[in-house]
Amino acid sequence: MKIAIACHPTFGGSGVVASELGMELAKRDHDVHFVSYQPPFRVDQHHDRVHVHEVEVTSYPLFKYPPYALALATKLMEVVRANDVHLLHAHYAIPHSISALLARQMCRDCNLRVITTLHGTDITLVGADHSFYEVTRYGIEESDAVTAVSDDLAAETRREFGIEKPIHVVPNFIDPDVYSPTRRNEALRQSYVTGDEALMIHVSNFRPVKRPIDVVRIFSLVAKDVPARLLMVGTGPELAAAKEEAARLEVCDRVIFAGAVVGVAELLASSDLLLLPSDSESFGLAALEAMACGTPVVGTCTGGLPEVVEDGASGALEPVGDVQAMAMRAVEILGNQQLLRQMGEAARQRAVTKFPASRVVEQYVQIYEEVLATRD
Ligand code: GMT
Repeated sequence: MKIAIACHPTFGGSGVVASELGMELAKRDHDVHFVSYQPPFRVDQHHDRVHVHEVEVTSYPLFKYPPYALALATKLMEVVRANDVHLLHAHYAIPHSISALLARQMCRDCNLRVITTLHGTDITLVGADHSFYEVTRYGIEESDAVTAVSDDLAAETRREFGIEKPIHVVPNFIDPDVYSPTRRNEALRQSYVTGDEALMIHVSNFRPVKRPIDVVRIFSLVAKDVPARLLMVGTGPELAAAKEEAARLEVCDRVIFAGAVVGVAELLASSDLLLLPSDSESFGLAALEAMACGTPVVGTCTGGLPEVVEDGASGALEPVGDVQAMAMRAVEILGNQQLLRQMGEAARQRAVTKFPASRVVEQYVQIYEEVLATRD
């Protein structure tokens, strides 16, 4: 197959999933063309079947907001024509599904098919906003197939947008060899902790929806009972506020702000517990990556997260904002080495049996084949 993938290239779950999917497809001998305004950060451009096409947006004094969606549609159309692509896979509804639909319309003779994958905030925050609601709905209705990353997100999409067409649930996935407990690195761990201290970790794009301030609050409560350090990985709009909270709670000396890190498997495998107290989380890729590394998760029972983390088995889930409850659960787990080990093993087991790339990529391939079979 020849597939063009439109995605956000920066740090964030939808771009990661799109990149990993494209590379997995290339390994299976499909030709994959990534189309975005810069190379997606996890894409390995050295693979023969992986191609990256950058969208250039001309700015003009008349444009207060340069129309990226139109430039993307034009680039998609060029890529389709030059490479005999039959399938456009849009990750994140806005603007990608709209640009893909426009490209399909602009080159009718190519008989293109469009698949849209919904990732979360494209439905729960961006799409739900009045300014994007109707166009998001249009993107979903007009796509040849739609996937969502969890049952919860599929249900939310049907409810919020009154969608009746089928939405395929295709979860996020991991490569069990890359995200593995074998990536634990004692020297790396010892560069953050001293002696028997526990290492807690948070990985995100520090958007308000991730509640990084709650992460610091949970940690400061845990640290009263368990000697521990917190590793904050990533960057984003709430980074400064999270640092201020660490200062206010006088835990600065035990919180490490590592900034953006490209490969997080070693850090996850070298940590004891991931904190993910998000406001909403359609799936929680960071949780899955931690689990695959044998690191249990303490987070919120929100969105699709309970489909990933089994409360009491591979981690602990509590209501959004209940930092006390999440801290208590974290203390329980970290304070009991046997429980910590059991949960880590259960987490790894769940990740590799339910969410391995081998299984999930096949689900996408099957949808591609079904959709392509409808071409005249
Ligand atoms: O994290 C976001 O704010 C948006 C989005 C993204 O593009 O990074 O993340 C979403 O997609 C991920 C991949 O499918 C999911 O694992 C995340 O749960 C989801 N984030 C939210 O729903 C907040």
